[in-house]
Amino acid sequence: MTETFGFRVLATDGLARRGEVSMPRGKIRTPAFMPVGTGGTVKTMYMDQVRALGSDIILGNTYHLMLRPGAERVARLGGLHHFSRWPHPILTDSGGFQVMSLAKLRKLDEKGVTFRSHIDGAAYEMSPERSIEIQGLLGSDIQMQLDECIALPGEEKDIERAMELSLRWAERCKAAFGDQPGRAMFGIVQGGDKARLRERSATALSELGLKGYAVGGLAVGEPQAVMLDMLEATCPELPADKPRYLMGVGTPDDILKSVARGIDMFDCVMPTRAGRHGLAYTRRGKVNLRNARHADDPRPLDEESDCPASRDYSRAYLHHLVRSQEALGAMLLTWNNLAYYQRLMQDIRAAIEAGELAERSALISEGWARGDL
Ligand code: PRF
Repeated sequence: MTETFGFRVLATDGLARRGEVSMPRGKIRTPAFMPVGTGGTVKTMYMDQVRALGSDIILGNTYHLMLRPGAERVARLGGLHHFSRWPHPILTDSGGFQVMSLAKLRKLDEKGVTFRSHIDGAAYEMSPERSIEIQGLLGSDIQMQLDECIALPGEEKDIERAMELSLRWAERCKAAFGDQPGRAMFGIVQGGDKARLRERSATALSELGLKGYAVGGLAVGEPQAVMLDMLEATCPELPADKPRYLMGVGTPDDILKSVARGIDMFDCVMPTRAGRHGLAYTRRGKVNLRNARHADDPRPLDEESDCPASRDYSRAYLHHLVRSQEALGAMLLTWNNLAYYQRLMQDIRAAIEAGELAERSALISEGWARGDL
């Protein structure tokens, strides 16, 4: 395995890229979907299952882990990989986005963010330097800069101020991260729904010569068409030989369309959260297992799937588990959903290799449009 962090593009199809990120803990086949393991667990799943579905990397959250159990404690216990029994690559988000959506009494200025924990009200400060320090204590392989994300619709002057602040924080994070050959620190493009601000952010970040670049500030309330326009304004300004990560996205349809615009990595709570709410992703669209129409249905979610959760359990049983709020219902549906997402990524990677992404994407979308079996 390589000692240094690297990225290679193996094939392209239009703007879509089939690539490979490599680092000491393993390789990431791209386009990649990273299951969300917020607090050191991909909720309801054993790490062995997450791995067996074809996940090369998972995501952890600085915000949640610094509050509980605490970054210094995780470090004393051997780091997040050892603590959670996931020995493969981990990417951690920097915390700013979660502070702004979850914490209480938050305040943001040039120095960083101050906030109170949503768990016990305790006061915290997080600077760009402290975010990188925490991500280092966790042992994260891909660390994210601290940034500020503005919800859309937003005022142009607020979006521009947050984007410029995020650029200054990117420089501070780069300095704090220093030289760690086996790990990476990614910058985050901001700029809301303004192509001019996206271009400014992407070009200025590129000049920092980082090992990868994320696109943040999207899927925060804008229509999908706006998100795709912003990707079209952003991706061409980013270096072609570095991975591009679209943060917090998205639906299977968002992923297909973003890959076609040059995105290599994704994370989203959708498959895991939906699984805990009785929703199943399938080749024929989303199925709500709470619905009474499943109560007497002996058929599985998808008899052609190679995932036991999708193939071996009847819809009637899944319906019963969901209605009874049984833990197994959330476990089976999360398993089904992550299996669906990772199969989709595998199909996308094969389609790019074959130079058939557009054709195969159209077939995949047709399956969703036809509706449930
Ligand atoms: N910044 C960070 N994390 C994020 C986002 C962002 O803009 C988003 C937006 N979709 C999700 N997660 N740091």
